[in-house]
Amino acid sequence: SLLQRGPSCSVTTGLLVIGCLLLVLCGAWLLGAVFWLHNPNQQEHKPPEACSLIPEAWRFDCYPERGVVVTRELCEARNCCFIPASTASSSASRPSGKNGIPWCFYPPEFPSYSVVSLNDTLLGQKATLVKEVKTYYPGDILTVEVEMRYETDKRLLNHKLFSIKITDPSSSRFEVPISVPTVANKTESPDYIIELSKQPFGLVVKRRSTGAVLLNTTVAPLFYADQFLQFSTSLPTQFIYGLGEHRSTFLHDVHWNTLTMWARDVPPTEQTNLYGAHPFYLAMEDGGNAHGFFLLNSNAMDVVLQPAPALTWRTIGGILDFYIFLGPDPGSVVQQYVDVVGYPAMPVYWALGYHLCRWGYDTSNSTWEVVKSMRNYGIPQDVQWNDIDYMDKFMDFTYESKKFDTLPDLVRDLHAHNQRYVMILDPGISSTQPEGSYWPFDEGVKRGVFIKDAEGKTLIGKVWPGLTAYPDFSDEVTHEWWYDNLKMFHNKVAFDGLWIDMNEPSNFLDGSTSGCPSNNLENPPYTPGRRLDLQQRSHYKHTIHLGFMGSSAFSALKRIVAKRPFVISRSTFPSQGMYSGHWLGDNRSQWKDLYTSIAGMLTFNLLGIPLVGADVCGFSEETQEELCVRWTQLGAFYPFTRNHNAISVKPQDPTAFSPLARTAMKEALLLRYSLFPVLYTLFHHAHVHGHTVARPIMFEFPKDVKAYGIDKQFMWGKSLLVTPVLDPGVDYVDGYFPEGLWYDYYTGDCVTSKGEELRLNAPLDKINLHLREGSIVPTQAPNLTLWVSTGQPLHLVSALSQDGSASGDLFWDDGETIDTYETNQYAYIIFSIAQVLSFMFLFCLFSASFYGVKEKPSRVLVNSQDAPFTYRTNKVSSEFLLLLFF
Ligand SMILES: *[C@@H]1O[C@H](CO)[C@@H](O)[C@H](O)[C@H]1NC(C)=O
Ligand SMILES: *[C@@H]1O[C@H](CO)[C@@H](O)[C@H](O)[C@H]1NC(C)=O
Ligand SMILES: *[C@@H]1O[C@H](CO)[C@@H](O)[C@H](O)[C@H]1NC(C)=O
Ligand SMILES: *[C@@H]1O[C@H](CO)[C@@H](O)[C@H](O)[C@H]1NC(C)=O
Ligand SMILES: *[C@@H]1O[C@H](CO)[C@@H](O)[C@H](O)[C@H]1NC(C)=O
Ligand SMILES: CC(=O)N[C@H]1CO[C@H](CO)[C@@H](O)[C@@H]1O
Repeated sequence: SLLQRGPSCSVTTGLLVIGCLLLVLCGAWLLGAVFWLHNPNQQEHKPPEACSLIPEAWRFDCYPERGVVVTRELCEARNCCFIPASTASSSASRPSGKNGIPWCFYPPEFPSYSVVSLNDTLLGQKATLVKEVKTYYPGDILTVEVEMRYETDKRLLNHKLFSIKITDPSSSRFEVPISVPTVANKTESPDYIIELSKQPFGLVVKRRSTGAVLLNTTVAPLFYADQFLQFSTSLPTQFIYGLGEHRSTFLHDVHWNTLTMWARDVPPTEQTNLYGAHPFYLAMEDGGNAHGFFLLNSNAMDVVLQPAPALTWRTIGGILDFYIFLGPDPGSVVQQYVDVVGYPAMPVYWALGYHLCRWGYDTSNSTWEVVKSMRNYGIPQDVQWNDIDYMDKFMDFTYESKKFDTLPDLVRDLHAHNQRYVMILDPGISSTQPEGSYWPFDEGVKRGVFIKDAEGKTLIGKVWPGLTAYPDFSDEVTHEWWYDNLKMFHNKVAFDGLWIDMNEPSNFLDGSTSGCPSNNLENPPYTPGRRLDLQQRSHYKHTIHLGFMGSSAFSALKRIVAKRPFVISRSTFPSQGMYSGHWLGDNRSQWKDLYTSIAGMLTFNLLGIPLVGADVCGFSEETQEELCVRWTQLGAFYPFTRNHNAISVKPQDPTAFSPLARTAMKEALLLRYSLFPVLYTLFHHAHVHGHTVARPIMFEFPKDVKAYGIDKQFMWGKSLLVTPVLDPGVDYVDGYFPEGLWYDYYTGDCVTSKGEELRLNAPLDKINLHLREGSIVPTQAPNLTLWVSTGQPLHLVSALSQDGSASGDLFWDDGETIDTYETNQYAYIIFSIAQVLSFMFLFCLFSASFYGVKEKPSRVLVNSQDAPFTYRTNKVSSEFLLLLFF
C-alpha cells in the first residue's frame, strides 16, 4: 500500500544535492531518468480511495521541487498520492509559481509527529513530539520540542498574542537575532482557544468570540528536517495580505500562488522574490475580524497559497518560531505585530519633504544646477541626493575629486537654504586597491570585519567597484569600523542621511571569485522557487545580513549628526522599520508601475515600515510628461516621496517639463507640504502605537467587503481619502467611497455615499482628495522647504459629521531631536467639536474652516470674545470660515 515504507530515497536526494543551483534542473532530469530505468515496468494502478477523496483544492504538494516532471514512480517513492489534476491548466511540473494543482500530494495518513509528553510552563505548555520513521529529506529530526506561550505583549498588554516555537532539543539551530520582547506574564483570559491534537500532532487556534478557525495544522504533515521545515494550515478566508516583498496586487491571489522569500537584487517583476523578506500575513475573516501570522525565520522559503483556502510555509533552515495576533481589527493586528518586531522610528521632519535624485548627474555642478532651478521655479524641495556617480571608481567613502569637485560646497549651499544632502552607500568594499591607498578595506581586513568563505579567507564577490569584500554587519566590531569610515567621510562632505543600496547583498558573481562551494548550504535538498534563469546574485549563507546594515547605518548616523537618523534601505527584514525606510526598488516609468506602487506602499505599512515610496516618475526607461505629473500627484501622498531616475535617460525633475506640467507638479508638492502636520502626526502614531500611515481603506472600514481588494485608492490615517489617476489620457477617475459623508478637500463640496463607486473630475492638475466626515486636519501654508513651512500658523480644516461633531489631533516637537516623545519634549493636542461653536481651542492658531455647517451662525465667540467669520453656501455644501487673530 501507499503507506508502507518504501525503499529509502537516499539515492534520489543524493542526486539532487550534486552541483550548484543551476544544475538542479539537470539533476532533476537525471533523477527522473534514473527512476524510469529502475522501474521500467511500473504499471498504471488506481490510487487508493483515501487519495481520491481529497478535493483538489485541499491537495498539499508532496513534490514541490521545481523543474521536476513528477511521475507516479517519483511520487509513490515518497508514499504520496498521485492523481493528475482535472483541469488543463494544471501540470505536473511547476517551473514558476502559479501552475496549479499538484498531482502528487500527501495522503491523510502520511507519517508525522505525535505528542509523547506535555507539561505546563510559566507561560503556557511544552510538548515533546516524536516521529517513528524518517521521511525522504536528509537530516530528518525525529524528536522535536514545542513550546507554546500564552503571552501578554510588551506595550499593548492585551491578551491577543499566542506564540509557538519548535526546536531540536539535541542541537542548537540558527535563530534570527532580532530582539523579540521577553514577555512577563501568562494570559489568563485569552481571546483564543487552543486545541492540541496529539496523534498526529496538530494545533488548532480558534477565535473565542466567533469560533473562527484561524489555524489548523493537522491538514498536512509537519516536516522538521535539517534543511526542510514545513507545515500547512487551513485559512478561514481568501483575503490574505502582506508576505513581502513581491510585486503583486495588495490582496494576494490564493489560487496556487507560491510566494518565495529570499532577498535578491532584481527589478520588480511578478512572481519573483525581490529585495526584502517579510514572513508575515494579515487575514480578514468573515464579519470584519482580522488576525495576523508571523514566522520568525530568515532562511529562503516558499509560501504556498491554495484555494481551500490554505497556506504552506516551507523553509530550508532555522527553527519554526511563530506568532499569531488576534486583532480583532486589522489596525490592531499591525500594532500587535510591530509590538513584537519593533516600532517604526520617528522620522526627522525633513524626511517627509520632497527628495530629488538621479543616477547620471555627471558632476556636482550639474546636481547643483537642478537644485537652483527648483528654487527659481518656487518648487518645494527638502533634500538633494546623489547616486553612485559621486564616488571615485564607485568606492564607498570617496568622492570623485574632479567632476564632483564642488560637492562639499553644494552641501554647504543646501544647508544654507535649509535643505539636506543624502548619498548612496553600498555594502561591497573594493578589495583591489594598492595597499595603503584605501583605508576602508585595509582597516577592515585588520579588524576582521569581512565575511569569510568556507576556508576562512575573505570572501570576494563583485559589485560596482569591481571585486569587493562584504562587511559582516552582525558583528559589533563592524559597526565601529563602519562608524569610523562614515565619520571621516562626514568631515569632508557633511551629508545628512544615508541611502543604503545593494544590501541583499547583491553580487554580480555566482558565489565568489572561487565560485560557490559544493556543500549542502549552497545546494540544499530543496530550493525555494526563485527564478533560475537569472544570474544567481546572492549567497545562501548571507541571510544574516538582512536588516543589520540598516541598524548599523542608523546608529552610526545617530552618533555623527546627533539628530534623528535618516536611512533609506533597499533590502529589508522584519524590525527594519526601527532603523530605516524603504523605496520600492528599480521600477520602470510605466503606468502599470504607477499603479502597483500603491500595493507596495500599503504592504510595507502593514509590515511596520511606513516610511516608504516608489521612485516618482519611474526609475528605468524614459518617463512621459503626463505620467510624471500623475506620479508626482500620487507621490505627494507616498509617506516617503523621492523622484529618482536612471542613467542615460532624459531628466525627469519637475523643472524639466512644460510650464503646465511643472505647475501641476508644484501644486501637488505644495499640497503635500501644507498637509505636513497631518503626516507628521501620523508618523508619531506609527512610532508610539504601531499605526499605519498610508492605510488601505479596509483598515478603516473592516466590515465593508467591497473595500478588501482596493489598491487604487488609499487613506492617510483615518481622515483623508486619496484617489489618484492611474491611466493615461483621462480627465476623470472612478473611486470607491465607503458609506458616509465625504467632503472634497479643496471645495468642501459634500457627497453622501451608500458604499459605491463614484466618478470624479480629474483634470491633469488635480489629484482627488476627500475628507471623511467627523475629521479635523491641521494644515500650514506651504513653502519651499519644510523648515520654512513648519514655522507658519496652523489652519484647521474640519469636516462635520451628520450630527455636527468632528475630531482630530496634532503632534508637534522640534522635528529633529532624538526621542522627544520618550523624554517629554513635545506637544500633543486633541481638537474636538461636539457641537458647532462650543469648542475650545487649546492652541494658538490663525484660522479654521468648517465644512458641513448647516446654518449661518449669528455670533461666534472665541474665548468669550466675538470673532470675525465668513459663511458661504451652495447646493452641495457650506463653508464657514473663522479668522482668529491672537
Ligand atoms: C514533562 O515532565 C516530565 C516529568 O518531569 C519529564 O520527564 C518530561 O521530559 C517533561 N516534558 C517536557 C516536554 O518538558
Ligand atoms: C505580571 O503579573 C504581576 C502579578 O499580577 C504584575 O504585578 C505584573 O505587573 C505583571 N507584569 C506584566 C508585564 O504585565
Ligand atoms: C482540522 O483539520 C482536520 C484535517 O483536515 C479536520 O479533520 C478537522 O476537522 C479540522 N479542525 C477544525 C477545528 O476545523
Ligand atoms: C564647477 O563649478 C565651479 C564654480 O563655477 C568651477 O570652479 C568648477 O571648475 C566646476 N567644476 C566642473 C567639474 O565643471
Ligand atoms: C514662502 O514664504 C515667503 C515669505 O513668507 C513668501 O514670500 C513665498 O511666497 C512663500 N513661497 C511659497 C512657495 O509659498
Ligand atoms: C511602482 C512599482 O512598480 N512599484 C513596485 C516596485 O517594486 C516593489 C517591490 O520592490 C513593488 O512592491 C512595487 O509595487
